[in-house]
Amino acid sequence: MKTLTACLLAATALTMAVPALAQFSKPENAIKYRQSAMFMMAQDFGRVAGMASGRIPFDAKVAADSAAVAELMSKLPWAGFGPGTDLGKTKARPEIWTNKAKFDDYARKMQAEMGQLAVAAKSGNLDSIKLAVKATGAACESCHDDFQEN
Ligand code: ASC
Repeated sequence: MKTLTACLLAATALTMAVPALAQFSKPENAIKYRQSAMFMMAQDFGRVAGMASGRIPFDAKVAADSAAVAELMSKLPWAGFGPGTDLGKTKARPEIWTNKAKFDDYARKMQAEMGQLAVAAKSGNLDSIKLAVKATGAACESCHDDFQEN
């Protein structure tokens, strides 16, 4: 029982670690943080998408590892969109802050799809991976269409 409690506490601490750590000393750092997470997510998601399209030879282990990293990265950018981070070296549109509810919906949807992709990649089934890549890519794209400058 003690072990279970300890495990639950550790798991809770881990899920809380992301927002708790997400304090930025200046807006530029928040912008860099979210861009870095997006960049890494694109690298890892892109590798899996490349396998799904046949552009990259399918390697189940690499796909599963990459999808797991992409899923983790998908949780990180949002803390970097705080107040005052709308100006600077960014393609973020002002609507992110004026239509936050819609932005947050897209963010949640993308994270959910990325989670499904990680599950599919862990299963090693290429057909499931293909379907999940398609849904995840659509979630990335719809948010970029509305909230990212070209
Ligand atoms: C990527 C990437 C995106 C999305 C999007 C999917 O790899 O960098 O922004 O996928 O292109 O349609």
